[in-house]
This record gives sequence, structure tokens and C-alpha cells, in this order.
Amino acid sequence: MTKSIVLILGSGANVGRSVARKFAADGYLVAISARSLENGTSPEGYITIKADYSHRDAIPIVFDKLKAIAGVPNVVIYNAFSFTRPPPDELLSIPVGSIESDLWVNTFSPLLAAQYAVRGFKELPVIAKKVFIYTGNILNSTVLPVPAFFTLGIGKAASAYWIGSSDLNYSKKGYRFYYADERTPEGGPVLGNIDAEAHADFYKQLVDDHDSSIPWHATFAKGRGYVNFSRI
Ligand SMILES: NC(=O)c1ccc[n+]([C@@H]2O[C@H](COP(=O)([O-])OP(=O)(O)OC[C@H]3O[C@@H](n4cnc5c(N)ncnc54)[C@H](OP(=O)(O)O)[C@@H]3O)[C@@H](O)[C@H]2O)c1
Ligand SMILES: *[C@@H]1O[C@H](CO)[C@@H](O)[C@H](O)[C@H]1NC(C)=O
Ligand SMILES: *[C@@H]1O[C@H](CO)[C@@H](O)[C@H](O)[C@H]1NC(C)=O
Ligand SMILES: *[C@@H]1O[C@H](CO)[C@@H](O)[C@H](O)[C@H]1NC(C)=O
Ligand SMILES: CC(=O)N[C@H]1CO[C@H](CO)[C@@H](O)[C@@H]1O
Repeated sequence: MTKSIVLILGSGANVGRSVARKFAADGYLVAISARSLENGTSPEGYITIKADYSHRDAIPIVFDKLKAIAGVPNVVIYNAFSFTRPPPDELLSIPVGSIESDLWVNTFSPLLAAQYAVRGFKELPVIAKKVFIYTGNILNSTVLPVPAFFTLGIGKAASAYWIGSSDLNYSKKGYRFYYADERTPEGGPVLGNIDAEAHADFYKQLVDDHDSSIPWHATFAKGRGYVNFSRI
């Protein structure tokens, strides 16, 4: 039987670390990547791959490297994000180059990762759980009056669309795509109160349960799992 492999793209001290620990505890082989990691092995025994997702060649290199070392991941989690504060005087005077660079991190690299993930899923046994999770936030469905969220919101909203489309198209094959979005109990953005453990619990549950009643736009709250906030 092939070992379950989780690849966490953009893994830092918060969400990435908790998610990695959760999957490792269940016997997954864990691979993490970020700009500040080196190619090698972490103290916990995770495969580490240095990569910068603002560059278009990063995703292919990471997937190829992981495949050469360990194999094809059946769970791919995209957690990196990037934003650029617009100039204080004029929102729309933000250079297009900044928007483009952030779009690579927030939208194009995860989309490329989804392409590589699907390519890999096709090689895996039918029984393997095949899941792609993107760490989102409320900016898909709500425009907040916060200029600092400008490029982040552009990227999250664009990603929500390709994730929704991909889930619609591939869920019949048993591949699920989720835009995971932690909310406060009232349904608002958690912002700086993002809970890494709640992400880890929910992501593991998404993979284990493969619950077709949970939609691609997977809004969740700490301790409650999926919550349909449009009901409230
Ligand atoms: N639901 C909400 O309201 C809410 C609130 C806050 C955050 N979030 C989302 O949660 C996610 C991140 O959470 P977190 O900060 O707790 O996670 P984390 O795992 O602690 O950090 C994410 C890691 O991504 C890496 N990264 C950033 N830019 C990268 C790049 N260009 N290339 C490669 N790696 C890169 C960074 O490491 P390096 O610097 O080493 O590259 C960073 O440590 C984001 O997607 C964010 O939008 C949601
Ligand atoms: C890490 O590995 C990748 C793929 O093998 C390689 O392209 C890259 O140069 C390596 N980076 C470092 C810092 O060793
Ligand atoms: C998925 O998309 C392809 C086009 O890329 C289309 O041919 C196919 O019918 C779609 N499948 C589903 C289930 O939507
Ligand atoms: C969420 O609730 C809304 C409003 O009741 C309903 O239209 C929608 O189908 C629900 N979505 C899911 C996935 O249950
Ligand atoms: C752009 C986009 O995909 N927006 C989606 C954001 O999330 C809602 C669900 O809350 C979807 O209905 C939208 O399509």
C-alpha cells in the first residue's frame, strides 16, 4: 500500500506547523515548503523544500522534487499568501507589478499546484483520498474597507472561482477541492485571531470524511467544523 503523503505549500509557524503536526500524527509522510526553509529534512522528520511562489517555476520544481524523493502527494494544501499595501494617498496608484507578484502567490501558483496535484491523483490507487485545500478567508465574498487587503482580496476571490470550478468538475472522479475559510462564531473574518489548531482539525476532517455535503466553499468555525453561514 502506498504511503499517504501531504504536501503543504507555504508552511510557517502558525497554520502550516499545526496542519503538518496533525497529519504526521496520523502516519502521513509530510513535506513542507516555504522561502525560509532549506532543502532537506526538518527536526520533526518532514521533507523540506525551499521555494518562492511568487516565481512561476517554483511549483513544478517542488512537485518534481517531492516525487523523486517520496512520491505523489494525495493531499495538497496551499497556505502561502502575499499582500502589498497600496500607497497611502491613492488606492489605485498601486503598481501593477505588485499586484502581479501577489497574484502569483495567491492565485497562479496554487492553480499550478492544482494542475500538478491532479496529474498525481491520476497515478494513485482508487482508494486513496485525493484532496486539495486552499487556505482562504472572507475576501472571496466580502469587500472589506481595508486597503491593505487589496491585492490579497483580488487573489483570494480569483482563487475561489477556480477552486469552485475544479471541485464541480473533479468531485465526480472523487477529487475534492476546498477553499477553507475560518470564521468567527458569528460568521465574520477571524483576521489576526486565526486559529491554527482549528485549521489542522478541519483540514484533517475534510480529508478523512470526504463528506459530499461539505461544499467547496468550506466555511468553518473553531470546534464546530463546517458551518453554512448563509443560513444565519
Ligand atoms: N480566515 C481568515 O480570516 C484568515 C486570517 C488570517 C490568515 N488567513 C490565511 O491563512 C493563511 C496563512 O496562515 P498563517 O500565516 O497562519 O500560516 P503559516 O503556515 O504560519 O505561514 C504561511 C507561510 O507561507 C510562506 N510564504 C509566504 N509567501 C511565500 C512565497 N512567496 N513563497 C513560498 N512560501 C511563502 C511563509 O513562509 P516564508 O516566509 O518562509 O516563505 C509563511 O510562513 C493565508 O492563506 C491567509 O490568507 C485567513
Ligand atoms: C532545492 O531543490 C531544488 C530542486 O531540486 C533546486 O532547484 C534548488 O536549487 C534547491 N535549492 C537549494 C537552496 O538548494
Ligand atoms: C470537466 O471539464 C471538461 C472540460 O475540460 C468537460 O469535458 C467535462 O464534461 C467536465 N466534467 C464535468 C463532470 O463537469
Ligand atoms: C446553505 O444555506 C443556504 C440558505 O439556507 C442554502 O441555500 C444552501 O444550499 C446551503 N448550502 C449548503 C452547502 O448546504
Ligand atoms: C468569486 C467567487 O468565486 N465567489 C464565491 C465566494 O463564495 C461564495 C459562497 O459564499 C460563492 O457563492 C461565490 O461564487
